[in-house]
Amino acid sequence: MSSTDSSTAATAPSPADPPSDDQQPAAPFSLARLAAARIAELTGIPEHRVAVVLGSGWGEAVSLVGETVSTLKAQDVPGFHVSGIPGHAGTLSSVRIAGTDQYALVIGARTHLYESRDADGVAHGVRTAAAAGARTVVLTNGCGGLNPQWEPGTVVLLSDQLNLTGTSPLRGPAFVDLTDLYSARLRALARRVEPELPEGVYAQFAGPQYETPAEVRMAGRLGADLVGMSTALEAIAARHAGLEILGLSLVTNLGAGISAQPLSHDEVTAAGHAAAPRIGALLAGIVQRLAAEPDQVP
Ligand code: 8IG
Repeated sequence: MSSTDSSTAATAPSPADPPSDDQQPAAPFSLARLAAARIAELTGIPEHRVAVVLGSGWGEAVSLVGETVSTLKAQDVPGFHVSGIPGHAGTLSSVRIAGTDQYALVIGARTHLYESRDADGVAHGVRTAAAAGARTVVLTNGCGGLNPQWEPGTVVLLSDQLNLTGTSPLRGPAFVDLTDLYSARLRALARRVEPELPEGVYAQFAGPQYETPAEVRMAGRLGADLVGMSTALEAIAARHAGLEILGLSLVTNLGAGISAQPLSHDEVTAAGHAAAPRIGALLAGIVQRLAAEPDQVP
């Protein structure tokens, strides 16, 4: 933390401010406030009430949510960068939610833990969303499934998670309760759009290598239904920042060793492409209902 960082800390409280009873360093939060201010300035939209973080396979799905009024390059917003991972846009977009006068912040510039092993970098997107006025975040991902009945293209609502990364975006005595990390209210709302959505427990591995078959079996014995490389750390940071969280996983492949097929990122992108119209309609339906209902801060 440099003196420059602490001198940029705004004095006004914002949703991204850590609770006053812990000792979170100010720097990650002031960077998030800076990013949110830049987003407001560049888009002309003072407040984004909903944020959507796009994972592998979800990029094409967002066009149905509403009209994109502004698209920013990641490198123009403090703390964001282009990852270069195929299928990740490297942009942040402001989308007017169809049928409402509200805006969604669509973050197509997710930072993964495997990029620099920096959990604050991973948390920056959701912290920025909170500072931009979001009350709700929809965390999406592409992942491996452990249930052989979940074919590639299946969407699963996250009910809980295992953080197997060995790290956390929080520091100091930030004893956040994660009992209901993924909101039951938002899962019910998603089921009003697609009643048959299954739910499952997501395990985040640090990556970037895919699991060995033994690691996939381990995750299953620990209670995981899905394995991936994102989401869990963001969910922790999002809850700490006061957001209500919906987690949506697109199963793009079976976990290593569950099918005879080797894993490939091309398979992931192809599954996302094939699923785009269906998951786009789902995402749009969810975000429109979110915008129509009163917020519920957890
Ligand atoms: I897409 O099988 C996608 N991301 N860890 N394992 C892990 N991450 C993934 C997988 C997978 N598929």
